[in-house]
Amino acid sequence: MAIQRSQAIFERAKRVIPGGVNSPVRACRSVGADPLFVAQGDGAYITDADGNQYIDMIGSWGPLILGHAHEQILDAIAEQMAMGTTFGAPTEIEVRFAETIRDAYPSMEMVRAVSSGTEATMSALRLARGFTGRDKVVKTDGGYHGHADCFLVAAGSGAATLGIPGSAGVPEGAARDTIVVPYNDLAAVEAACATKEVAAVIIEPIAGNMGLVLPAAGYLQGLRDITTKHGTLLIFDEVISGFRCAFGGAQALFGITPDLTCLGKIVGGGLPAAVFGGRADVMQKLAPLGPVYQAGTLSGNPLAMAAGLTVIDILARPGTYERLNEAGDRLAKGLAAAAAAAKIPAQVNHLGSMVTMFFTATPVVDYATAKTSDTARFGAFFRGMREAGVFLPPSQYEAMFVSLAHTDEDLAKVIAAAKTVLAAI
Ligand code: KE4
Repeated sequence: MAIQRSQAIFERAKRVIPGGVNSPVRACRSVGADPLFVAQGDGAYITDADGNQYIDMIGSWGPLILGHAHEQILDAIAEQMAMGTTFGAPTEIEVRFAETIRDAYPSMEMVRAVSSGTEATMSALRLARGFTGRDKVVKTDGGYHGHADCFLVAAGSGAATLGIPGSAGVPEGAARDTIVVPYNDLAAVEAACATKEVAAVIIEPIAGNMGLVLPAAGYLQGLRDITTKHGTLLIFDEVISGFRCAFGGAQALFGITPDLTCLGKIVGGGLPAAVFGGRADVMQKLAPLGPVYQAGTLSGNPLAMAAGLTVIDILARPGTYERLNEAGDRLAKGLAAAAAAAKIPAQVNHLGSMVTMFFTATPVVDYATAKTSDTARFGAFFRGMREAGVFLPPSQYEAMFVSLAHTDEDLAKVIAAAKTVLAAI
């Protein structure tokens, strides 16, 4: 594919933006490629600066469950925009958004909107610390909860992809209270929480940042039991899984009631918005009611509220998740068959419309097993697929996302491309 224009923009970008990107994973460094600069998105497709078209399997890392430039979302934003874009004062649409989230996630008795997943998890943890009077937090190895200092300890996603076990700039004091445990290991969580010093366990109930890793049977219930026993709050980081794997997220799918939940990505409909919420007695500790401070200039931004409400309304329609899950299932089976045909060891983890193909013969159940993957082979797969017109997440430690805009034909093309590329690598 001709990519001269992308290359020229990339040279400019590198002179003014670190790595030429506004978020590290976009730099494609772990897959041995240069980033392509996107000019347009339309449904399941994106077009780069050189006019090359790709089937998009990233979906902006999760938000675009309806595909790019969805007409009803654009209309809702345009309608709201005509009345102004931000006021720094409360609006009725923020209340409607909050009520809609609470109705879809009954554990979220009260909610507060923010502008990113990082803000949601950072705020939820501060609230948990303020509510319990405890300092420590438990996270899983390979779990990624945004880039707040205390979470950049054995983080997943970009940190895992870039091989940064923690991060420079995180003071020892900020990391000191973070306890890292393996995913799917209840004994480690019990040992940590038995100290009665842990404010919260934060978990991706369906892990997406070490690649897709599913909770073992009983794991989430185990976390609920352990945290309840020791007075620790259970925070479900559903920034990816919220409205993704089921309308009510992982907590509905697995029947677990967390104390606090963080949502992001899909709830903003492609605009910057996220939300945290949970038990009313905990949420009422937040300023202006209580002593835990949290704030944001653009929190509850009306444009993002309009976009988010439109997406949630469409997702609520009957048959949505059956369709998404069937498509994800077909993709997963097709990729597994393509790897088998090429005699390449691979594990395809899949749930609903999330799929990760790990290049390893070892079943992937946590970060340690995810790291047995052959990332060089993943890089070759990424580059071959992009050349074939399929835009995969540029990291072994991320997930592909199927949207409602992907047709059966689109997915057949992805599988056919995978067959050809895997045979060649
Ligand atoms: P943001 O601050 O990036 O909106 O959200 C942070 C976050 C929190 N929790 C989970 C479970 C997340 O997955 C994320 C962000 N995800 C990554 C990729 N999986 C965002 C992509 C990027 O960093 O560019």
